[in-house]
Amino acid sequence: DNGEPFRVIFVLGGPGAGKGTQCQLISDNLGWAHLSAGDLLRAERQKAGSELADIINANISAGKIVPSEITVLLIKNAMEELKKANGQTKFLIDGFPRSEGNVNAWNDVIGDHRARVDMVLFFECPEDILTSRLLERAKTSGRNDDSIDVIRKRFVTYREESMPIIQMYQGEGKVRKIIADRSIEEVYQELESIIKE
Ligand code: UP5
Ligand code: MG
Repeated sequence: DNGEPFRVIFVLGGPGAGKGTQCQLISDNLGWAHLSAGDLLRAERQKAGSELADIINANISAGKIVPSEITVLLIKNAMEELKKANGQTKFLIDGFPRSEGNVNAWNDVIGDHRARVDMVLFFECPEDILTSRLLERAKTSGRNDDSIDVIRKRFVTYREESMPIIQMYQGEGKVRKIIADRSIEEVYQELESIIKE
């Protein structure tokens, strides 16, 4: 181990809550690097000859959670590469951890000595709004999980596996809840003031 632990903010919330949109804005303006676990998994799925592509795709296209060791290693590699490339040490981790297995893998592979979790941002938004956002995005996203059947499965996974994780962090006093059912600009203004604190 070398030096200070990384600083991490986990960004959680339902499918389509605006995690990616807001993390991009924070990263552009406030110097935190944005790592979307879903984007890392989709990039790995695209790699020629990746042995993981089929496992990743089977889970994403069923709205299920990819085996935790895969995701956590992709996140760890991405953090280390950005550290090496430009000294980055502050990371917004978007869409992870979304299950108990994800939390355990994070603790085993990364842990407090490598990365300190400063806080957890929780984007709250009703499912009917999430559904209409995702169906609108489906027209251009090319994501094979932006269909109504898979969107419903993603909601079930979110309620059953991810909500308990948010509640766990709530119990630890780490959660800042964001009302995500507002304009992109309004949500960003609130996030900016939280992160600058
Ligand atoms: N939009 C955004 N903000 C808006 C606002 N305030 N008002 C109106 N519209 C707004 O936004 C979604 C859409 O809404 C966009 O069109 C946007 O313009 C608009 P976005 O910022 O993309 O929302 P986000 O929360 O990022 O939605 P996303 O669909 O990416 O969330 P998911 O959590 O479902 O997707 P993710 O990529 O994280 O994961 C996909 C799958 O990968 C999972 O289902 C799972 O199978 C797998 N996965 C794992 O297995 N493990 C992981 O750790 C992560 C992912
Ligand atoms: Mg996203």
